[in-house]
Amino acid sequence: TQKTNLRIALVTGASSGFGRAICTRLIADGYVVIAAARRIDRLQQLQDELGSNLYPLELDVRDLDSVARIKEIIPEHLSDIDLLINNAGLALGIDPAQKASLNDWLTMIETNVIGLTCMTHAILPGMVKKQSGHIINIGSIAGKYPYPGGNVYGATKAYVAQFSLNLRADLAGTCVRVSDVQPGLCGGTEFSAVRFHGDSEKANALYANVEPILPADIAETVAWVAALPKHVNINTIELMPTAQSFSALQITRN
Ligand code: NDP
Ligand code: 8X3
Repeated sequence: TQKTNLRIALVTGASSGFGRAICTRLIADGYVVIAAARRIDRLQQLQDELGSNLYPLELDVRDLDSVARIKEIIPEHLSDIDLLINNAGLALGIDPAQKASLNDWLTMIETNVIGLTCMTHAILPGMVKKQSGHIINIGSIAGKYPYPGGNVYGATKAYVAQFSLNLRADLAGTCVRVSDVQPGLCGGTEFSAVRFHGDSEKANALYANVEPILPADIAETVAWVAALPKHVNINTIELMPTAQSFSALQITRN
């Protein structure tokens, strides 16, 4: 196949949840997808399901040497990335800041902030060089609306929001697009099991009697953002389940 005919996407966090659904959708849309995550066995299963247009890539986005060398690690014919989906990320813990684990905080920063930043640093120059490309970051409503226990997780997603907008400022005139997709409560992923350190009762309770957004909804959104004509850039898109909305600010009374 001629390299110029391929549309190549790189999706981080492809072994589960949104990432997996995004890979499935992008393959259906005709992309060749490099699916990256730590759990390579999951990615190989995904390749069994989706076929040879999916290339499994074992990658920890916190491994900054590997991330910096990503273009060398990816097979040469796939190294010209058109679409980067920075999706790998996690929340750890819901305790108030004064009770939170410092390790949890650092892992979130290393993954959601540093990993995403270094992936962007590695891939962006190639896009600018060819005057074409799109980076879609998976942010969160937690980056905009504070909530108890959101402390560092929300702050990492606020970083994603501002980094995305600042990239757009720097990329003026390059034709490279940047978008931040900010979902609210989503079910059908491992997000809450990870957040609650495997406490599935707590994780399931969050989704009790509510219809959350599902990974396919996020995949649909990402596919739409990517498929818009090249003269259209979605800067930020925020989506929530209809069943989720806003509460009043809290007041501590004497
Ligand atoms: P999942 O836990 O189902 O998926 C997270 C993915 O990230 C997994 O594939 C995991 O793969 C990967 N990942 C985690 N750490 C690393 C790492 N160090 N290096 C590479 N990959 C990593 O959660 P979701 O699909 O729900 O979450 C995806 C993104 O969406 C995250 O950024 C999350 O913050 C965001 N989000 C989620 C919402 C929700 O309610 N579910 C709402 C808003 C945003 P592996 O463990 O194999 O490495
Ligand atoms: C995930 C959404 O509200 O659980 O980013 O933080 S929330």
